Amino acid sequence: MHLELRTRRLALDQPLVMGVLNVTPDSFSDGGRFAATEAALRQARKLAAEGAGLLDIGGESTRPGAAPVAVEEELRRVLPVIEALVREHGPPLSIDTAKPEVMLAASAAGAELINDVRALRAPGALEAAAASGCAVCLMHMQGEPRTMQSAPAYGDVVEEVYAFLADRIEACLRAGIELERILVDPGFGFGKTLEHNLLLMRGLSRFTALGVPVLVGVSRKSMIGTVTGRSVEARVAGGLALAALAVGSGARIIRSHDVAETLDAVRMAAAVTAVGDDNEHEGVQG
Ligand code: HH2
Repeated sequence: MHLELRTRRLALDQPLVMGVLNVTPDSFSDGGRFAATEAALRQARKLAAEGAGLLDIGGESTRPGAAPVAVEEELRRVLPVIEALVREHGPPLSIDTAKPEVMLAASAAGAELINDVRALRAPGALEAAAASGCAVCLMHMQGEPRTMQSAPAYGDVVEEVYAFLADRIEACLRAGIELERILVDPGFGFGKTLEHNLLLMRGLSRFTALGVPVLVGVSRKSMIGTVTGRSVEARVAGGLALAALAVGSGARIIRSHDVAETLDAVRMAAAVTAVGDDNEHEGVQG
């Protein structure tokens, strides 16, 4: 299994960890911005050294209740980081955005993948993604970040998310984005209660029937906090358990803030998943 990025092919025979790089500076002064860019670059180098197979760069928080960011501001945050990282020839870069202008500018600067929590539903987003030549990650979200956690409701959460992702894959194909460039993500925590998130994890293998690689982002999320009672900084172990379960259910990319630890969990889960296949293969060969 593989994914066609903008300029290269990403092998997914072994599951990968996508490192999270948030560039959301608090200070709007030049000094603050320079510091934010430098801090993001330091973090990117750390995640790359830990073994990240992709780096996901985001200039707008999607947390519940987060304030929207203007196009110009988002570009000012992410472009210097993308430009600097492209020069360093590290892991392929993903741009976490829902805005067509940011998709186009980021891919022109060197991003290889567009990660959109709105699954290219903003006006012009499908066209921008197709024109960029990037791979795309289509994520499910019920509602809008500002209000999505107020009263999420589903009949059958797995089937509804599945139908949404199937529909968005169709929309991409119609827009000229090839199947080999598409990833899907059920969107843990995006318009979902704890029970919805747990049901999605339990039913995750269903999404492999969509015929494209599955990405999962659970790192440090509130579902871990609710079950374990841990604060955001103390949710790594809970996230590793979910990462291992996700890989066991067929996920090929795990989006995480804690790359070194997650890579170990992913590798162990992948080794367990693969051993049966190897035995069968050896058995056939005698
Ligand atoms: N989660 C977040 C952001 N982007 N993209 C995908 N494909 N899947 C996810 O689960 C996902 C995502 C939220 O996490 P984080 O980046 O830590 O927070 P914020 O958006 O506030 O920066």
